[in-house]
Amino acid sequence: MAFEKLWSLSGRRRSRLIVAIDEANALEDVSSTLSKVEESAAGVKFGFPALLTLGPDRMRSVMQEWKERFYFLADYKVADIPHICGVILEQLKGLGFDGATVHVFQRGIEGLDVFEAPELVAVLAMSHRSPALDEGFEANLAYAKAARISGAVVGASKWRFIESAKRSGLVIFSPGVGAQGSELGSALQKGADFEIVGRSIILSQDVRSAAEKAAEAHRRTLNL
Ligand code: O7E
Repeated sequence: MAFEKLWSLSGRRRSRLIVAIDEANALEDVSSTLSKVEESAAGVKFGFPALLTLGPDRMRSVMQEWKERFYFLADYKVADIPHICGVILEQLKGLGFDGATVHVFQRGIEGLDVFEAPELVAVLAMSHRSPALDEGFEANLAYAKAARISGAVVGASKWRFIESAKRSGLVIFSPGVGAQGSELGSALQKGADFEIVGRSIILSQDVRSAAEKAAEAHRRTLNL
């Protein structure tokens, strides 16, 4: 089953929360940050800020230490020629990531020749104003399905796209909740499976209770 580890952690915590850790302070003491969201989040998303702050060696050891407790999603929105996409995805898997975001508009993902890659999550519609991606949404969705990708990123405010990706059977990851304006639980209500939340938790005075509040909103929304 796709995203089995994520679903299992999500069930255990009764939460559909993935925390994006992008802020310098939270990354400098990343173990403390992880321990504050441990009870509430099923996953953690690391992008360039984490890689450039921690470096690959520290990132690997952090994920090794916490691998039983979080699903780790790599967010590098990989979009290169198929060979280089494959090289990058193998390296991300080697660092300990369970899943990874990729773009699909460039095509070629169906031809990846990789030994071991993280589970792929296609960026289909972003949370900000992104007309070029939005215009290609249905074609990119059909392509992602044909390329046997199981996950999709769809911005939390783009309800029509959430509903469409849901009908296609993809597991949907929705960012844009909190700091970018969408309400906690609003994307879940439209059919998203997970909400990705960064600043409204990570920059809070009390990270632990902000994360718990998000998980509580998810429990209420979906009756978890
Ligand atoms: O706005 P915040 O602080 O809640 O953070 C949102 C995070 O989701 C941040 O790390 C950003 O890189 C990511 N994100 C979006 O905000 N919008 C998108 O359209 C796509 C992503 C993203 O790819 O997340 C990966 C699943």
